[in-house]
Amino acid sequence: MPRLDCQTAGESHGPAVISVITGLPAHLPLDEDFINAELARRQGGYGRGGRQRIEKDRAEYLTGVRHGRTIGSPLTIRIVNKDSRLDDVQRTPPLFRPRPGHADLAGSIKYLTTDCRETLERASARETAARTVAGTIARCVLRALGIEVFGFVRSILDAETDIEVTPDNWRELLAQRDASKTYCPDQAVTERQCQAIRQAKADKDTLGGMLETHVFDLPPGIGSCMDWRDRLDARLAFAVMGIQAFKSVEIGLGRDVTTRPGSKVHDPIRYDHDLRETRSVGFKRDTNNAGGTEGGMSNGQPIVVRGAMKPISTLLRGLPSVDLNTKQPQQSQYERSDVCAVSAASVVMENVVAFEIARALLDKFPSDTMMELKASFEQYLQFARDLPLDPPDLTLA
Ligand code: EPS
Repeated sequence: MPRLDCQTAGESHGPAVISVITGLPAHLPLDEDFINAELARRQGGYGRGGRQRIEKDRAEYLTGVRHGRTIGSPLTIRIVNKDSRLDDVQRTPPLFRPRPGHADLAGSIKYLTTDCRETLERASARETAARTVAGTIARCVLRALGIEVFGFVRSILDAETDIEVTPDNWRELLAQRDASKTYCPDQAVTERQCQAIRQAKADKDTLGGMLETHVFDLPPGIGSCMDWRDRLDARLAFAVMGIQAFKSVEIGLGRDVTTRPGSKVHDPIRYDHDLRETRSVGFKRDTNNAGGTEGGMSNGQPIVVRGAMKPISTLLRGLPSVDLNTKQPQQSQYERSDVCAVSAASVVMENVVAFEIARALLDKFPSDTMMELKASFEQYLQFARDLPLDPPDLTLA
């Protein structure tokens, strides 16, 4: 049985972007409205460029689905690029003046060409449509197990919200996020973010920001302390850092762990029998500085991941660069682009986090079908609630 995995393919102005997902259990109903709504949300957000007025991203299933459900075979999804013109030299000319911050220079040297287009088309964040769609499929798995994921924009430039996200208020915050042009669940901060984006556009500049994703109702023990490659925190960091333009990833307190003593970092443990039926199987923390992971495993508290996205590297005013053919100084080349894609990136991040969580769950509960996955998930929770198992040496049986 293959591990849950995803390969993407496609260039920004090629015919399509593709996602091939392997290792999905059979009989998973695909919530097409949800999947396409997430694709539409990824196209949105204040500060996007002209491209998103051309595209209308929708998931088309080429393999792996029958009657709207998975059948256990590889799932291939195509998202058509309406702005497909890769071989049209008039409309998609070579690019010889690399943009600092983009893949242009390193990619051109790596592939031994002076035409940056050879690599920029694949490096483009258009590819994130394919990872978003894979994440939405993973979320169909998570939802079947009662696990929810919520992502939003924490800050753009210095316009930062200090809202606190909890298991009790996140649905209300989700409604506020969906009413926000920047996907920030704070109206006053949204306005400041929009103003910052308008100013950046007037300055022919670009902006980055901080994104945050929370995962609710994940039981303890997902991930592993036995092999570093299976640590849940490491895998989340790998997946989030793998999104175009991300420069740092944090879990829980993140870098702030360095500014406090241990007594102010580690979350004290309590047990409350009334919480026995919840996903924390009765264990309670009044703080969540760990961001829901300890020892590379989930600990039953919400998973909290933050990712920092740098400003888009295509600036209307250009930046000092060099012509790769003449080696003479030149301003970097301008291509149609976004002023700020932080809101879109929050959708990508939310969905790549979901994919990693689903992958870690299927590592613990490998299953050919959703029925078997649900049964082993519930059985595990029951064992965990019943600890110590009776008779105590049952674990040795
Ligand atoms: C991108 C440049 C822009 C973005 C694109 C990423 O595309 P274009 O050059 O066609 O205007 O809009 O993002 C998307 C197309 C997308 O769907 O997210 C880049 O250079 O990375």
